[in-house]
Parts: sequence; structure tokens; C-alpha cells
Amino acid sequence: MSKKIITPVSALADILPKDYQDLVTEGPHGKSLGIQNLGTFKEITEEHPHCAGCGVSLGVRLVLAALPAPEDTLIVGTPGCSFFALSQTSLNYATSAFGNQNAVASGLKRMLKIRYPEQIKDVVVMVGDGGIADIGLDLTLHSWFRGENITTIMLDNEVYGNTGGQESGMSSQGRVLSMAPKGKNFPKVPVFELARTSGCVYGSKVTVADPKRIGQSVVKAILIARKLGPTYVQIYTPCPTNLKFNPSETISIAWKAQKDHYAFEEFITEEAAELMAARAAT
Ligand SMILES: Cc1ncc(C[n+]2csc(CCOP(=O)(O)OP(=O)(O)O)c2C)c(N)n1
Ligand code: SF4
Ligand SMILES: [Mg+2]
Repeated sequence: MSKKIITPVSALADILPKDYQDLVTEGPHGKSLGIQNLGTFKEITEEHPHCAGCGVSLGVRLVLAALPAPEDTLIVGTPGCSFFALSQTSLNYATSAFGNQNAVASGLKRMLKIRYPEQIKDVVVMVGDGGIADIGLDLTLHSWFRGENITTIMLDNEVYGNTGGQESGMSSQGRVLSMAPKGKNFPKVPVFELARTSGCVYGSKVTVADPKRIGQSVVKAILIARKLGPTYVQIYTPCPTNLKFNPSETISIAWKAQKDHYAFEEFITEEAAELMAARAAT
């Protein structure tokens, strides 16, 4: 969505809602803003229908604030809680049948390269853990094997939040859930490790308790995907409703997870590291 597309014709300018006008004048489109500037600009997503304290909505907010070029970004989603916030943003957004997101994103990225040969269009998949680690795992892995220039972001709340608490491949072993009353009997699917061995040239594992690292990871992942190949960011976004904790504890739960099973991890190929170093030097 370029700034030109959202700018109203002068006849409509004063009858459009203030929120819309603010987006045109104070939004991040076409500006060099990031997570460090939150609070100083009109955000791409502000209202959402998520539960109080939802880690997924916080993850969505932080990722969107970090996008290096929101006006030239296409987000690809799939059913799941993130869908509700993403479909209400002032951003290009395409949805897919559950689990098909990386196949759809691959096609859209290829089409955008042909349609806009002189422009960079970032294609970013942003979906839940179930969408990637379960039903969409084959299509995700194959997009990585093929070396598609797309970024995949998992919002990992370790449960099927949207459908009432079924076990996900990313739920921790032993986790009891509304619809997994005996507890999960196998460990988290190692998607982060699979990303490393399946063709991703950059990967990062972070939590919503660390916005700065989310910002850095998202920027690196998108810039590297433009030039070199698939990248992956896995964000722990705990769900108070299904993991049954108080909504005010989301950040402290994520903080604790960082010291336990969700410590920060990052991998980067030599070529991608050189690309980032060259960019930092300019
Ligand atoms: C093909 C298909 N199977 C199942 C569903 C039902 N469904 C919608 S969302 C969802 C689970 C989403 O879980 P996750 O990806 O972890 O996202 P969350 O809601 O936790 O953010 C399921 C099973 C569907 N929409 N389409
Ligand atoms: S069910 Fe969980 S993930 Fe879904 S909106 Fe509510 S808190 Fe967020
Ligand atoms: Mg989930």
C-alpha cells in the first residue's frame, strides 16, 4: 500500500475519519521508523478483537512496527488468532486456506517480482504455530527447500488458540489444555532447527518480552530475504485464555520463558552476515 494509494483526494480529505487522516499524515508509510519509535507515530494496527493480554496481538503489533517498508509489504496469513488483527490493518494482506500460507506467499512473491521488476516488494508470512508446525509444515519446508525470497514469522502461543485449546505441534511436552486433557505426549516440533537445515539463511527465536530483539530480527529477516533466500523468525506469544494465566502476566510469562525453554537464538549464513555488515558500513 503506497502512500499515494492511501492519500485521499482533496474533496474527501475533511470528511474522512480523523483516524484515517492521521494514518496518512502520521503513519509509518514511506518513513524510516521502527520499534524504537513506537509512541511517536500512528501505528498500522491499533484496534483488534483479541482477548485482554493476548501475546499474539502484541507480537503482531511489534512485527508491524518493525517492518522496514510497510508500504511495499504484503503480509500473508491463514486462519488463527493473528488473522483477526491482521485483517484490520492498513497494510496489504492476503489470506490463505489453513496451512497453505508459504505456498501462496511463494506464488505472490514471484508474481510481484515480475509485475514490479524495478521495485522491492517484501512478502512476509505471519501465522500461528499450528499453521506452520502442523497442517502447513510440508508447504513451509518446501518453500525453504526451494529458496523462496520470503520471510516466515511464527506467532507461537503453543496451542490452537482460535479453536479453543487443542494441542499444537509446538505445545510443550506434558502441557494440559482444554482439548488435550491428558497432556501432550511428545516435545515441541523443532521448527527452528528445521529452518536452519532446510534452506533458511537467517533465523531468530525471540519472545514478546524482548521488543528490541523482535525489531532487530524482523528487519534482518526481511532485508536478507530480499537478496538471499528464505528467513524465519519464531516469536513466543503466550495466550492467557488457553494457557490459563492472568492477562496481566503475559510479559512476565514470556520473560520467564526466555530463561527456560525460549532463550534467544539466532543463526545466519556467512553470506547473509556479510550483507548485513556491508549495509551497516554504508
Ligand atoms: C483446513 C482447515 N483445518 C482446520 C481449520 C480450523 N482452524 C482454524 S484456526 C485453527 C488453529 C489455529 O492455531 P494456530 O495456527 O496455532 O493459531 P492461533 O489461533 O493459536 O493463533 C484451526 C485448526 C481451518 N480453518 N481450516
Ligand atoms: S485465544 Fe489466546 S491467542 Fe487467541 S485472541 Fe485470545 S489470548 Fe489471543
Ligand atoms: Mg497457536
